Amino acid sequence: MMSKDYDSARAQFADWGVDTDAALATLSTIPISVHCWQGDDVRGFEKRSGTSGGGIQATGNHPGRARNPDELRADLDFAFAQIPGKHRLNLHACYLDTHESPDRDQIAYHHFTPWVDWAKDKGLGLDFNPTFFAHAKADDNLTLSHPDAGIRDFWIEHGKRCREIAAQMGRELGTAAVNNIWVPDGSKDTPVDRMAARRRLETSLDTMMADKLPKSELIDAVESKLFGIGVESMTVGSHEFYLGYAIRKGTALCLDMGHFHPTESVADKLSSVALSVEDILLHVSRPVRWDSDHVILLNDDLIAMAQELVFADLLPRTRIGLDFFDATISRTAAWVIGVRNMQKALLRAFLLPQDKLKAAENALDFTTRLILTEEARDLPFAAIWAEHCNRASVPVGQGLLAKLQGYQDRVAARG
Ligand code: RNT
Ligand code: ZN
Repeated sequence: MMSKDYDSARAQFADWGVDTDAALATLSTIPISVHCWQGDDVRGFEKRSGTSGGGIQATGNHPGRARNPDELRADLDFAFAQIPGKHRLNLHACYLDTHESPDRDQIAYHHFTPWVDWAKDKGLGLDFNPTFFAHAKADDNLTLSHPDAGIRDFWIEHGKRCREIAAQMGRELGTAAVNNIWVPDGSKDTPVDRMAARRRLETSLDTMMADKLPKSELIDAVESKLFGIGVESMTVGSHEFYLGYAIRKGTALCLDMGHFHPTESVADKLSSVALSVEDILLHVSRPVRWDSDHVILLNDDLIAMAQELVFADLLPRTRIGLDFFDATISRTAAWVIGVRNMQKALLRAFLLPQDKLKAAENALDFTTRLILTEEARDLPFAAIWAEHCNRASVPVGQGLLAKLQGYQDRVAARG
């Protein structure tokens, strides 16, 4: 049964020429790739350890961190149950689930089968990432661009295996897995041979991705970065490096919202990139002063990003992944809030009078465009979102608060 609030909101949007039922139907078709690493502060489940590198840092020590794959899956089950729709899980290679202790250059599909079985059971897709950090061979913040060929080969082997694992996941689940490559490689102080480092990275990537695997199973993606803590002066895989690489080699390009200068708009980049690159991967994140990976808010940056995806018709060739990790709050709440905010931002974009706005802009009628954008802010988006949650039997408002707090109370005793 439809609520009175929804009925009245639907009529208000209809007045603007917007079909709210169509918006909700479209929203239901968009999977968000939920990053496993928010659940345990990017630690992973390897027996070995190392420093994260490249400026990846989860701060905080809130009780309840998932300590093993079973706990992480339980947390994800809870989180997904508070989120409307069917989604994906984005796994990092260091989240293997096995009693064996393979090094990174020894991992294989069978180390991840519990994840695939779980994903099948829950109707989720999987995405994947080689882990080029938190390992003794990455302690110099150099991996695929390391001057030592032996170290490069180690990481190339890791990357190859990850592509094969991801492709097999894609095959098993009937939905292509994105395998996203991010390396921490860079230099703390001013380098004198940037060219050599970039040539090495390029050659390593080429070797790693030499085997052609079907796009129905695997989408290769490459992720750039501006800088990280410890690599302040140069990142080998800069935006220009990977933009060029993706265009020339036909890979997807990953844009992480924390990987640009703080005054740059990542939303603005989408349409430019999309003219030259077929597939786009987003790492939706919230940088505060630096690439701090705060939980995403329903703020202007997120709203602008969603609006670009919708208005530029980029959803069919964009994979939306999240990338944030906050260890000062309930980790499950962080997931739920972040994914729901992404969905709310998309919903807002679907509910805007796109045709009217574009017509005004096309006619250079910027007054009408401004009136429309500003008056549209007062439309009852909340009632449409609440209807979406009701239809999916997931809580909103106070109900959500109680659920999130209840779960956090249950996991808080974990050591
Ligand atoms: C690091 C990149 C990268 C990682 C994950 C864990 O700055 O954003 O995407 O956050 O691979
Ligand atoms: Zn990222």
